[in-house]
Amino acid sequence: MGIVNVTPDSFSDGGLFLEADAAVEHGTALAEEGAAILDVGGESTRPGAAPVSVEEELRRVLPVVESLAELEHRVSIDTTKLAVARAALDAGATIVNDVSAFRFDPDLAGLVAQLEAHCVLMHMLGEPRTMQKDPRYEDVVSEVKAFLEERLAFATSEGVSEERVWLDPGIGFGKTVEHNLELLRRLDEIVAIGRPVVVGTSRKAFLGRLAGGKPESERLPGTIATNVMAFERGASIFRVHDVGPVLDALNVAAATFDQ
Ligand code: HH2
Repeated sequence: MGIVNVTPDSFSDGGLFLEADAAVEHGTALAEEGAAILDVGGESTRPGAAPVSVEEELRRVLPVVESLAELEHRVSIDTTKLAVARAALDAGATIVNDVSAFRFDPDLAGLVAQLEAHCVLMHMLGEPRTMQKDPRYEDVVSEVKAFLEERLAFATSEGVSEERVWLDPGIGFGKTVEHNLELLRRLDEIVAIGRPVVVGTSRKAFLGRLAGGKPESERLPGTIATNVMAFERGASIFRVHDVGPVLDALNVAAATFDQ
């Protein structure tokens, strides 16, 4: 899953693809590198990011979704808003990637059910503005697992077919470095829920910290290491900025594991 951020303020590529043409070109390049899915987002979820209105989010993402879908790419829309998801699905997206797991807009579940879309339900502690303020868990893995099971049950109770739900532990969303590592270490427990697991470690802050304070532009090695690890523990969708290098690493890992 290649990341197409149409935002001025995303943590690693904010402002680079704010014009629709640049974002479409970027998405096309990621698909050529091997991305099976292009995840288009118009609102940054980094801690403290400014909220974006429905109108502004639509203005950013809709032309990009439309063009990428016209080019026959499989598009997911990274949003927590019903109106944005509806317009993106109408424009050709087939997956809703909701970092709030239908908590911010519960009606999103009914929309996904009605249009027979796929969805990604992700764990986050609270909301982006405050999630990194002293996050605490008794046992991060069992709490994230219980949350995802509950959101999966909610989605199916609203009519979403279980086969269309993917789950994501939400690396970096209300988690310390140690919480992120524990989730990756015990990812098999999340995989055991029985739905495909999405992981998003790409260029995230904990990778910089573990590498002695590296900026976003120097976090590809950590991104590769964590995606290979997650793959080994059963994850099946890898949300990344650097599609080509991560795919090479996953292909080598897959060939090795298959022996
Ligand atoms: N991470 C980000 C955004 N959306 N969606 C899923 N399912 N999983 C993730 O881990 C995830 C996500 C944050 O990364 P990015 O899009 O690069 O940054 P920003 O939110 O600042 O735009």
